Amino acid sequence: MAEKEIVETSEAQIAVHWQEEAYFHPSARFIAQANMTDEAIYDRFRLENFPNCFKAYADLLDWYEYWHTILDTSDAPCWKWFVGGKINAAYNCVDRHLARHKNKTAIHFVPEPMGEKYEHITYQTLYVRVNEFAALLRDFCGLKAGDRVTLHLPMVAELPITMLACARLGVIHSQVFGGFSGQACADRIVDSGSRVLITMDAYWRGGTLLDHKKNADVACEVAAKQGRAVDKVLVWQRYPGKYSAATPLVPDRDHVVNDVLPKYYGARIDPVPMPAEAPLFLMYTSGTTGKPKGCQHSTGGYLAYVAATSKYVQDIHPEDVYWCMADIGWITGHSYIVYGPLAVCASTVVYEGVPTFPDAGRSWRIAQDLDVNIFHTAPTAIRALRKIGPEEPRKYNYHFKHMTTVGEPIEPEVWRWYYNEVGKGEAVIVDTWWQTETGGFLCSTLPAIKPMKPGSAGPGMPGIHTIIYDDEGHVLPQGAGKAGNICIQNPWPGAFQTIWGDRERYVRQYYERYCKDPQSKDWRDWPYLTGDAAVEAPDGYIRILGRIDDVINVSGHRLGTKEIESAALMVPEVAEAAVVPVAHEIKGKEPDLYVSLKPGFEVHDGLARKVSDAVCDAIGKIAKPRKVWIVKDMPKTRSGKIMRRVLGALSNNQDAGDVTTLANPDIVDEIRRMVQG
Ligand code: 6R9
Repeated sequence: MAEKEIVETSEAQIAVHWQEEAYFHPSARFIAQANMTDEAIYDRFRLENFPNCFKAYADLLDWYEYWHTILDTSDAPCWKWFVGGKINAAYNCVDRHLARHKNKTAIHFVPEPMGEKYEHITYQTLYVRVNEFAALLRDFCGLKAGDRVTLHLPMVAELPITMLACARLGVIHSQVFGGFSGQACADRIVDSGSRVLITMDAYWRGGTLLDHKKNADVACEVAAKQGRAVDKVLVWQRYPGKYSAATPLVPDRDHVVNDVLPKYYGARIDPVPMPAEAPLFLMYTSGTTGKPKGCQHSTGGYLAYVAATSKYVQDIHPEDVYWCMADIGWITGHSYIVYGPLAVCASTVVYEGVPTFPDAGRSWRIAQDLDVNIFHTAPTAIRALRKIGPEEPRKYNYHFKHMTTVGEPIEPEVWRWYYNEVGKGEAVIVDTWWQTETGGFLCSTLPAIKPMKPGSAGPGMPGIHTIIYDDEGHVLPQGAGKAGNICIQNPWPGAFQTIWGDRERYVRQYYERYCKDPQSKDWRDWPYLTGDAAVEAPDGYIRILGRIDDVINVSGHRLGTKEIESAALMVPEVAEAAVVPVAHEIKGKEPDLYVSLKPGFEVHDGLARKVSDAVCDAIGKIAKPRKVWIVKDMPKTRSGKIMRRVLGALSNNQDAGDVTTLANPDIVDEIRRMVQG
């Protein structure tokens, strides 16, 4: 696979560059207050004790009916956890906390405009708002357990409220990242079969109140063309009572939530007891084809896993103020802004805007204002904050006990700035490696038990047994010093259940490669392929090197190269398209897009722009190519395959290597002159 070679070339250099790092140890003060200090947890979660060890996680939740079978493997590799159990996620995240914590803040909402007041939503208020909105969803929209609803909401308190209202009814939510385009939203509406779309009129980002409602119009129009009629669009208002978008409402289809809601004031809806294995939500993510995959997550297993990891890895206590900077539109936000933290009764922060606007101090000011003591972000944000304001954290009076990094590998140098400046040398750091598919953390240190090592995620979580295979299927032992394909040997409760509507793709993509027997009902025969390359040090710490497939990680966001290429191919002039990752100092990677034209078409002014716009329309601005290179021809193998490895090397100012075996070696020089000058 050409794409794989790119990863290997660039990652090999990272491996050389990152020397083994010294350990950092948690302070006695942190250990004294930590939720998990018992080293024996690793013994209790040994493979011999699988799957019964996970009972402890299920017991962090309240069940209507307790389960009878911890793991049902009869439909391998679609695993069912806690079978026979009945549970409701909203009850566990809200109702059960009322007896002791109803006046505690559940959600702190931080608006972007400096002049606007923070909103502090108590568990009692959250309970009221979730109930009323659930009543609206049930009685006004006719939604019931098992129906799917697409959400296209920005980072506002109404997003978790909407998710929890769905969960209360057993309605499966599918939140589409707010920055995605209307077209991308349409694909997810169609695939999930949603007839209701929930959006917001507008939201703030970087000083502008963006018209978000216009995306709903595009989404409905595109979905209708694909045969999926959206009959209701619910529009929350960023400023209740005031419609803030320029795009008009569509009569009969669009309903302003704040106009309909008064009918349901005071309504109380009993949470619907759902089977543990009923889907709680879908989260679409990029894969190796142009079509995003709807990862289907369960109710009982997922919630147990995110509650336990929030408690033991995030070290959340009810008295903590916890801020995860991710967007709820990604899995990190679902698991570690909404479901995990609320299940363990945290105060969780939802903030609007970006960390670097209006100034470099914004994050630290929010931390100071709210007395945040647990902080969770991604390397791309750390790099950006470090660049624009290396001294900023010192100016603010806050103290973190705990910090997380997630989403992409963190360079040890950046890690140390995070530790020394952001954490002021007081906070532990956990580097959590996991995926949309996995629901929660796969590798990380338990912060009071294992020391930190910059650049390494750490060992497998309790009950997560990693194994690294080479391409031939041989196991690379601990300390082998070689990179391989990291897999998980056993199922775990947070794992997704399948790809929505495409079981075959689920099996093929995640299990086929190292499956020992496709007929087997034994989990031991089905290692889960993560799609990442990794090395395991002699101490069992895992260092993740990057993707082995056609996925580019831009600012910690997964983009499928095929999705970008398909969008470019929609432009009439374009014959071929190839996307390669280019290293970027803040974002980690950026996509470079190469296109060649159909016969009869010439390069013209504005063509590159047109191709770039097509990508933004299809996916969203986050997929915008760094550069669109219009080339006469693509470098190709004799069998006609585009050599992305060569293009990747050129884009990254590297030597393209031996190209003599190509069908058209001359084109490489021509492209090099164009790209490298
Ligand atoms: C949670 C999330 C998953 C991919 C994953 C890997 C990369 C995530 C990482 C990391 C190195 C970490 N990744 N965490 N790489 N260190 N701590 O990010 O999910 O958006 O599905 O991305 O991100 O390549 O396979 P998702």
